[in-house]
Amino acid sequence: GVDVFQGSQILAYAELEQIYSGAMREIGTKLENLDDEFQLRNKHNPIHHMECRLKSIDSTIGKLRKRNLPLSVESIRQNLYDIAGIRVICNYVTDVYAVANTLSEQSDIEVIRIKDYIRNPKPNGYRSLHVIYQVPVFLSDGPHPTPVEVQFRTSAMDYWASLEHRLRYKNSIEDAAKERHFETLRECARQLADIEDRMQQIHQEIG
Ligand code: 0O2
Repeated sequence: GVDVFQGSQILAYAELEQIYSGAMREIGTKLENLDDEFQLRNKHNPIHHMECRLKSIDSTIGKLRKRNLPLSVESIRQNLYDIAGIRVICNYVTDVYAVANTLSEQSDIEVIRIKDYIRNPKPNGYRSLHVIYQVPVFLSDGPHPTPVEVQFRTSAMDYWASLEHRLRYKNSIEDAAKERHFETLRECARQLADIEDRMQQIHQEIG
């Protein structure tokens, strides 16, 4: 991937990465502020923890190739929304929506796209709320509106997704066994959703 860009494209990509990490910091700080406020008001932290990552150049180029898009910095800027990514892991589903909705209402950011795999889980059982926000990053030449993909999920959803991700990229096990494990995971996703529901009720009742 790295050898695709040459000359001025290398500098342009470095500048782009810098803007994406600025955008990630902006959204990260907003989320921390909301978590602090929530804790003060409700004596409860909606956010368990967060993970931030910039997509590697190799997987960025890989994604452009897979979609038959031009291999240029401009093409990344125009077509990919998940260069900057934040995963927000919450305790309860209600926390997921509380944090996501409050962030979405902030006047300096724009919601570009929402994919609600909690209300509508993927056929394999995957659940999470994906929101693409656009936030301005202010540099010396003015504001650069920049997309950040935020994946909101509960600890149970995260636990499930980690194992499913590992299984998906595991090539050392035979197809039949892998298919069986995927089937089991589908059932686990269903049961986890049910358990979360019941625990959420206790959490709400005891306040
Ligand atoms: P990585 O390594 O996590 O970055 P997009 O390409 O994002 O514009 P897409 O693919 O429809 O469009 O996006 P979607 O459905 O919002 O999902 C993108 C990301 O969600 C994935 O990133 C994963 O992180 C996560 N995800 C989606 N579906 C699954 C799933 O079935 N299992 C698991 N474990 N994670 C999932 P990438 O780019 O695949 O990889």
